Amino acid sequence: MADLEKRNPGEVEYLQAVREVLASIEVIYNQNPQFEKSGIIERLVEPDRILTFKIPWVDDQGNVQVNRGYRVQFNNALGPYKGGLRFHPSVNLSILKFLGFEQIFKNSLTTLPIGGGKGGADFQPKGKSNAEIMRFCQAYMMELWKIIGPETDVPAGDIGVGGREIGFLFGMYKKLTNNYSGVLTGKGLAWGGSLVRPEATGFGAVYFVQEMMATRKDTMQGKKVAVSGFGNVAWGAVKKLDQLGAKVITLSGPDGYVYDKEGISGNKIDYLLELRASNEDIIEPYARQFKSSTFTSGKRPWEVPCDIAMPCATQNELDQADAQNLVNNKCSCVCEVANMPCTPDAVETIQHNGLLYAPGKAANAGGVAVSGLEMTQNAMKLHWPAEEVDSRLHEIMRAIHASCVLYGKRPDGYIDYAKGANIAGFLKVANAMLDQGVI
Ligand code: NDP
Ligand code: 2IT
Repeated sequence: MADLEKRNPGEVEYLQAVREVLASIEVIYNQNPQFEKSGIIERLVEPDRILTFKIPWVDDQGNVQVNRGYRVQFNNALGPYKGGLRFHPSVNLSILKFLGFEQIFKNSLTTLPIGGGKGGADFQPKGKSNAEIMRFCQAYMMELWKIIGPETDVPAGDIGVGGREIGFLFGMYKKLTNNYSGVLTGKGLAWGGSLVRPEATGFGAVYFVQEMMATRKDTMQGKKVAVSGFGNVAWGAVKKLDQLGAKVITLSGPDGYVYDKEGISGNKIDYLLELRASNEDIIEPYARQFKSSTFTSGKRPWEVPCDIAMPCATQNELDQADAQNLVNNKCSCVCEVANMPCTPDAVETIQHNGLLYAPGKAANAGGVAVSGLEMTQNAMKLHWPAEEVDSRLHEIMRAIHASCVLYGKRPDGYIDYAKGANIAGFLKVANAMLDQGVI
């Protein structure tokens, strides 16, 4: 870690992600001297390559704008680099390296042949017109196309990149290469997309919570669930929670949170899509639309009493004070649906108090798993029905849960899902790297 800190000064999120993984694989690592001998850790923490590039584009007023684009190709021991693209003003190399690093283990857990990568740009989608989003996506792809391909690197969505953006990116890739291929996932249904991909991250996380609850002979029925965010991932989670008879009572945006005492179901779930498509990125209009709800400005939803908490927005959005609130309010389960939404001291508080805790790399792997299934369908040039994709997703989430239990169960019976996920994800990648030599 000391060496890594020296070589990557100031990369707070990246160092946080690496520290968390290294701490939990220490014992396994020391039991396998061949890892040390082959420099597995030193090779694993260094991305295979990073591309940064200029993205010049013209806004609706005719002004020239310049953003910075990235693609981090982190590790391809298990398959082509795979991971989303994030368009958000906060994007920098530290954030993309943290996300790419997490993606290696997450993708390993899915049981599918995919390596880890991540990309994006410091672009602010908020307030942009459809035409501006299109021009920006096209300008981004004018550089990215050179290093991606269906057997090389397969990007997808993340914050700020959904179906619309994938469409514009795919269109430009096709034009530049004259090649119609499954080079991106999260595509539209008519042009190579998979059923259930939009819902997959949220659905998968809820399946994971179901498995965790079952270890305590409990179910989702009637549980009060606090959700944060209101994007693609939150939407999928709310939809599945509602189907399973749980009651979702909160959502949040960068402006604050809404509490809906009657629960978020039916047309309220559809309204989320409208809100997201508005490009305004505030949750407050929800409270004006639905009288059963109230809006609290500038706060996070973790002060609301709930049985289950599912952070679905962004990294480090649930800190120790929030975790203590959840504990005090008798919450029994915290499931990370966003990537690394809990700070390390929040995780400590949650686990120390015996709550069920799922790390993002296990619980949110359903998104990339169905991306992997989209690649399979593209390669076979056919479409599976929704039931088939959903049942494969369910199976994958059960398998990830089983891996976490296998490597994370403590002698006192408590399941350390973070440790289990890290060890299971790491072992597969490390052994593949050993097999493939020093490259
Ligand atoms: P979206 O862009 O659809 O939604 C993210 C939403 O969260 C945006 O509306 C964003 O608003 C909001 N947000 C950002 N920061 C905060 C904050 N501090 N508090 C409340 N809301 C905030 O992205 P996704 O739903 O796709 O992604 C959500 C999370 O899930 C991310 O951590 C992502 O990495 C993770 N994830 C996504 C997967 C996918 O397939 N899409 C798969 C697995 C994980 P604003 O832009 O204004 O800040
Ligand atoms: O964080 C993630 O796993 C994603 N944003 C989805 C990546 C993918 O390739 O579907």
